[in-house]
Amino acid sequence: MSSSAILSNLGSALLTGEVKVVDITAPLGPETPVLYLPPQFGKNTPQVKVHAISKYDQDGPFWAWNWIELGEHTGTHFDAPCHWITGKDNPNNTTDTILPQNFVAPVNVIDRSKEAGLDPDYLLTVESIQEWEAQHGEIEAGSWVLMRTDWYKRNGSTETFLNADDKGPHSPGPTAEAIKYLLSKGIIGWGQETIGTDAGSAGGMTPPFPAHHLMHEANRYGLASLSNLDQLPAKGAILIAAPLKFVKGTGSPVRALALIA
Ligand code: 23J
Ligand code: MN
Repeated sequence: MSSSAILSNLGSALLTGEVKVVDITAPLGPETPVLYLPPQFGKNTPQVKVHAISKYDQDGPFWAWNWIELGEHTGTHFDAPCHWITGKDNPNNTTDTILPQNFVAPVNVIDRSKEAGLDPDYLLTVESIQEWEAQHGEIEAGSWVLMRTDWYKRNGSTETFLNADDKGPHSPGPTAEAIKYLLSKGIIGWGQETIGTDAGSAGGMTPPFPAHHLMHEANRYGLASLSNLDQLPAKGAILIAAPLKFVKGTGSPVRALALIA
């Protein structure tokens, strides 16, 4: 098939609804939960603030517009390799220099909703990825891997989303070995539905925050606070997630979309 036929078929399928666009983004606003790191880790990121410039009034008679206070790592967002010390010297490691081909790619969705529902500290292992591959096919180089946990259903309240007690936050994520295995497959990104790309317990792992440490060291990307992954097939969808072109940005809120058929 010629490349023009591929796109004209896609265009037709979008128009007929045979290909659907699924929004896998959480709402972004003052209520959006933000990460809380304990004091020994330093400073925290602020919540979103929306300031009105005008609202069809004396400050702008025919128009409404706002300006926004916003952390780079807020809501459904993209982690660039320069976000982590292990990725700080990589080429094209900032939101404005990452090659755009990385923002549109096939996506594998590993469903661990049952496991994470039973155990909020659930960690994805190499064995369970290999089981998934035996069932759905190998994870191919250049693709994204997302873990479905249905954790997005807790997004909306900081308390249920971070799920912290006196021992710290409890939310699912990958083991270091799982990330190493996925990198050996050549994936370009790892994403999940929790506040960050790592488990709540990841600060105590080796290395600390292994998804951040290892993915960004390999000059690969992360997606956090994804929603609606229960609407995606295990294989066959196309992920579209592009960070704003912040100059030297370490990350950015995104409108993450999936094409499904
Ligand atoms: C900074 C420190 C630890 C973490 C994070 C940021 C994130 O999750 C993030 O949004 O990148 S775990
Ligand atoms: Mn982040």
